[in-house]
Amino acid sequence: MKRWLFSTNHKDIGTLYFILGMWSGMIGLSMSMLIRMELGSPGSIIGNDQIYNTIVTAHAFVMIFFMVMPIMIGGFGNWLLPIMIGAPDMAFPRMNNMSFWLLPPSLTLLIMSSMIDTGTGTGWTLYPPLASLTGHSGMSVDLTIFSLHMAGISSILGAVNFISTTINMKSPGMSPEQIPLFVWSVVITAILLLLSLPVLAGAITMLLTDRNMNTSFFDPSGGGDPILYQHLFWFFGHPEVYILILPGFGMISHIISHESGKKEVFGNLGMIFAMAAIGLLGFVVWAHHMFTVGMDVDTRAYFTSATMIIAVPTGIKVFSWLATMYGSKLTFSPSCLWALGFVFLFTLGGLTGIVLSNSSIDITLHDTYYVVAHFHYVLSMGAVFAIMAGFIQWFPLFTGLTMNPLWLKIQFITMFIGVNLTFFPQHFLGLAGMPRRYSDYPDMFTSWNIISSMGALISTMSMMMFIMIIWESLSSMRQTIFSSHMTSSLEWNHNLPPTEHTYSELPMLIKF
Ligand code: HAS
Ligand code: CU
Repeated sequence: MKRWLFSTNHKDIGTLYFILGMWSGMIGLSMSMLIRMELGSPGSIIGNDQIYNTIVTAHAFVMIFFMVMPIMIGGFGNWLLPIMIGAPDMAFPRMNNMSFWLLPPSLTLLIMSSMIDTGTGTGWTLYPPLASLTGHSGMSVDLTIFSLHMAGISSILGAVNFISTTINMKSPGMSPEQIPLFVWSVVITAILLLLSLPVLAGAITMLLTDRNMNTSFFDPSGGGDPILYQHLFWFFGHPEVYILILPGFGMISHIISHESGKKEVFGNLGMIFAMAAIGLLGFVVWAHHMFTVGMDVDTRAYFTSATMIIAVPTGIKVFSWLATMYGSKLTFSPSCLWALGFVFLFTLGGLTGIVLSNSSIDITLHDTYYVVAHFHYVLSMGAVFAIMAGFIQWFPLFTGLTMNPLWLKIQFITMFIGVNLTFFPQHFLGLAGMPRRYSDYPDMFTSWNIISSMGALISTMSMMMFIMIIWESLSSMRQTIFSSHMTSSLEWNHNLPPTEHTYSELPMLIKF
């Protein structure tokens, strides 16, 4: 057991990331249920708005930094990237272990920050002056900042590792176009991390010195400017949302081409360029999160146009996935269902993003539930659906075991109903003017909020069912027979002898 925890093997580390991600997912899910419970009826249940805001903040941090990123980049990245490029392991195996072990203490600091003093009720953006001493005088925000520092270091080390591994350790003779799309997606994600995280680190360090060392970077009374913080945060924050989805794009490409019985996705080179374009453009659109701060009209016109251009490469991806499926007989296997759900619902979320990118429209929609609906469509149904699709697709590779396909299909259907019931009504609430980050609302918003809370309950039960499906698989030890199914979606490697990368040692570990 000890050897496995300190393992330098990419598969063991990938498994550790999966376990941490699932754990965090359950924490984040519990917090979301508290939020939906509070909002399930008008009036107050929690009875303290600071606590409500702290739960919202912790929910976002846990889901972004401790669920989606560890599972997608840490879990799938570690497991699949070396295999897909034919490398024996990551370039820096011991640094890889350290990347992982920075996360548990970081998560601990974050959870502690919401249990001492006032808790961090700032939202995940940590805007001053609310996040300054004026707004949060205790040490909660300081702990949150330290937590982010640590998670940031973990991600930067991971990014260096993925980039070095891919450049230096891919099979000799593997041309850029032969590098599988998932590997491309992780490398592009790693570049985004490397360029954007230091800016976040700078911003929160400046916030920390404003709070503790009498600087006034963000304090007008000392010559500073709170808007500076927003620019720094969103220069990180917007690339971050593409960090959360790009590895999902990569996985979906593999799954769709595999489930369509095609060797490759339609327009492989187009897919590579589309992901690179999304990554690049992601750095020049940040102020679409700040349309209400009082920008001049030219700046608003620029950020609106630049943002809308991202729909072009994203559209290339969506239409290429559809073209890959065109004319094929789909299997409608569980991973196929999640991939189809991804394409449909991610596109819906993308379209509401285009609506929000219009600066004049965003003036009214900013900080309403319309924004909440937008980002949950691209995250809860984009990123999470991609994770589910990938996990089910490669579960036999990770464990050597199989899950019950009928149960998986039932679970997909309940989750599909649950998330749509939760988040579709939030469009209506937003358009009607219900603001985000408040624990209460006028009676006219009651009906849609009740429906939303019922949807969240259905999603929670669906996730419980998924955990039960995993448990059933692990405890029954129903071994998969080795088939091309397991490796054919690893594209490059399926010509290699099957022994090397086929079975995981996880079943042994569980037996032990
Ligand atoms: Fe977003 C806010 C705009 C993609 C996540 N986004 C957020 C927040 C999060 C988030 C977490 O411009 C809230 C942050 C906070 O706490 O305040 N977003 C966009 C646009 C895209 C987009 C234009 N977002 C994402 C992805 C995310 C994510 C991906 C995570 C996974 N987002 C915004 C804006 C805000 C925002 C505003 C600020 C709102 C506010 O007031 O706070 C694009 O990348 C989406 C491209 C995808 C598509 C779908 C497929 C494309 C096809 C091609 C044809 C479509 C066309 C469009 C030509 C567009 C099929 C036609 C238009 C029609 C309406 C029909
Ligand atoms: Cu953005």
